[in-house]
Amino acid sequence: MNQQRTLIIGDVHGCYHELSTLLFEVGANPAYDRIFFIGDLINKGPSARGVWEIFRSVKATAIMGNHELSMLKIMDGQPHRHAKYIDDLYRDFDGELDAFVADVRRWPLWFEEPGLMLVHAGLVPGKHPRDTDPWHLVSIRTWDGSGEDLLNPSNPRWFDLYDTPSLVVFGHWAALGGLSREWVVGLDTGCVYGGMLSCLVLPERRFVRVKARQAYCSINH
Ligand SMILES: [Mn+2]
Repeated sequence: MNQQRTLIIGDVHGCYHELSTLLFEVGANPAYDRIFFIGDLINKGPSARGVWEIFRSVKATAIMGNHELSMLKIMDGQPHRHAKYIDDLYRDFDGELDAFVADVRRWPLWFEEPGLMLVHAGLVPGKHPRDTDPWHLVSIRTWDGSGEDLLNPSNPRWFDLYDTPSLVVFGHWAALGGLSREWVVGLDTGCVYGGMLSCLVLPERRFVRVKARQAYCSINH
């Protein structure tokens, strides 16, 4: 194994069993592999703490998801509809939540190197992430031209407007069931909803997927 691999893992949402199986199937080895998580490690599934422990053990890097950004907002005392998840996070982390939150504060909103961009939800057409509202980066699905409504299905999907010959990998949109275009890869295959957990292996561009043990949550939750 001479060439270093890059492994990018889709939205885990607390599914630590499936994560552990996926890393085994891929043969992930932090001595040789660069391992990224595309965000949304927490909430909805069995144990975010379980995921965090595996995440640390493989020395991975995470991109900020909307669930992590919402958690930071709530921890900073701002109202958010995800407040319903906080009690479960305290219980799950059992005294370690502050350490986890401190870790999450250091997670980047995107990762970029020549030929590769990682972002949780997607890119605003024509804009670099540094010039984009963080909430757009973690929640965009469709683009209305202004950023007022990022979910309206009658607007074009952000990746239909993306025309740069450089690979973008994203998660967030489980209902897509994954996406594989020349320059855009969607990795959220809805594990927590009973779908699959996906990993993209670069440079060979191979997908490794593990089936969820069960549906832990409804997709409309
Ligand atoms: Mn998300």
